[in-house]
This record gives sequence, structure tokens and C-alpha cells, in this order.
Amino acid sequence: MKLEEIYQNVIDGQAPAVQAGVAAALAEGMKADAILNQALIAAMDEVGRRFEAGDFFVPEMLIAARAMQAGLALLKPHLADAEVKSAGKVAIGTIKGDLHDIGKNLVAMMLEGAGFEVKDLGVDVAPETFVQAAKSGVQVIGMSALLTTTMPNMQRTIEALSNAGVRDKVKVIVGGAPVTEDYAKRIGADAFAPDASSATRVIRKLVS
Ligand code: B1M
Repeated sequence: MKLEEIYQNVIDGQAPAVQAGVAAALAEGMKADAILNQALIAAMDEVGRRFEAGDFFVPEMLIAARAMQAGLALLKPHLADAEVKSAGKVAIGTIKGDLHDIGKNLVAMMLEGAGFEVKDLGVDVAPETFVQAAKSGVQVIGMSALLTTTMPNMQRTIEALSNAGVRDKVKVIVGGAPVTEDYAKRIGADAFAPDASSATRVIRKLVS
């Protein structure tokens, strides 16, 4: 099995073909970290590039991310043995009062595709849950918001991190359709990203 085939099948969103390719590559004795870095992560980098260039839209990015995750699920048990270096640890959730999770899931998938360990806190996440995640040793807290009515819970969460004495232990990135760079600055977040692809780039910088 050629890594280029897996790479192309991720870009094309062909989940069964990606799984078959990963299984064949493993059976041939290929190293799990090579499959991860040279096929899955490389393909998601390309997907992100195409998205930012306007050649791919959300549906293409979603099916590619799902195909990547299908391959990743097969690789995971082998990655533990291969001691692949994690790109970093991120906890991500949709803020309290908000049940929208498509964008948040996309960000989480792109991060996994880029080699991050992602703790998905789900939706309607209370500030205290983000605080617990910060205490658990993640480097980055990511908050997603789609509703203008509950957006202020981002600021409340940042205040909760400060009150718990863990604000300086983590970087905070915010995003979601109504969130802007200016809003992120006003509430004291470290970063903002307008989409899943740039979120990965920004978080890479935050942990570097
Ligand atoms: Co709702 N909804 N919804 N909804 N919904 C919106 C957001 C709305 C704009 C629709 C409208 O009125 N035009 C509106 C909000 C208006 C406002 O706040 N001013 C709205 C409303 C009002 C509501 C309800 C209140 C409706 C009601 O019940 N009366 C209700 C609220 C429920 C609640 O949350 N408590 C509600 C419910 C729902 C559904 C359950 C039906 C469903 C959600 C399903 C789900 O998520 N599992 C839903 C949907 C689908 C939408 C729309 C149509 C689509 C949202 C979406 O998934 N976009 C939306 C209208 C619209 O946007 N056209 C709407 C695609 C997604 C990929 O984009 O999430 O922006 P997005 O994510 C992007 C970027 O923003 C960024 O990257 C992503 C990918 O590039 N990003 C991040 C996101 N998070 C990030 C985090 C980062 C970085 C980047 O760092 C951590």
C-alpha cells in the first residue's frame, strides 16, 4: 500500500478506502507514525490549505476529517507503541447554554489530524468544567460559541480560570460564527481563529 493512496483518499473523503489502506499498510509492516505523519496529517494539512484558498468548503472538509478519523481509529493502538510525539494537548468545548457542535467538532477533528491530543468536553460546557480541564494539564483551552445570547459565557469562563488560579497555565482560543478577533481581545482570550483550519495553525503557534 502506497502512502500517497491513503493521502489522496483522505483528501477525497473516502473513509472505507482510508481504513483499507491503513490496514494494508500496517499489515505490510509500515510504521504507524509514518502512516500518521506522511499520509493522514499531510492530507489534512492539504485539506486545510484548500479550505483557506476557497477550493474546499465545510462539507469537503468534514468528509475528509471523517475519513482521516476512520484511519486514525485503526492506527491509534499502534501509535501508543510507536511513541509518536504529541503536537500538544487541547481541551475544547461549546460554551454553556450553547448546543451547536458542528464547528467545534470540525476544529477538534482538524486538531487530531494535525497530531494534537484532544479532550472534547462536548456542548453546554460549564466554566467549572473548563477549569477542571485546565487543571488536568492541557496546554490550550478552546471555546466555541454560535449564539450571541450565550457568548458572554466565554468571558465568564476566562474569569473562572483566573479565579481558580490557572489562567496563566493555559492559552485560551475562541471561535464560532459570531466571535471576532476584536471580541476575543476584549474578553482576554489569547487567540481567535475564524475557521477550523486556521485554528490548527494558531494553536500550533500557541504551544510552540
Ligand atoms: Co442554531 N442558530 N439554534 N441550530 N444554527 C444559528 C447559529 C443561527 C445563526 C441561525 C439563525 O437564526 N440565522 C441562530 C443564532 C442567532 C444568534 O445568536 N444571534 C441560531 C439559533 C437562534 C438557534 C436556536 C436558539 C433556535 C431555537 O431553538 N429557537 C437553537 C439554540 C439551541 C442551543 O444551542 N441552546 C438552535 C439550534 C440549532 C440546531 C440544534 C437545530 C442545529 C445545531 C446542530 C448541531 O450543532 N449539532 C442548529 C444549526 C445547524 C444552526 C446553523 C444553521 C448552522 C450552524 C453550523 O453548524 N454551521 C446556524 C446558522 C448558520 O450558521 N447559517 C444556526 C457550520 C459550522 C461548520 O460553522 O459553527 O461557525 P461554525 O464553525 C466554523 C467557524 O465558526 C469556526 O470553525 C468552524 C469551521 O470552519 N469555529 C471555531 C467554530 N468554533 C471554533 C472554535 C475555535 C476556532 C474556530 O477555537 C476554539
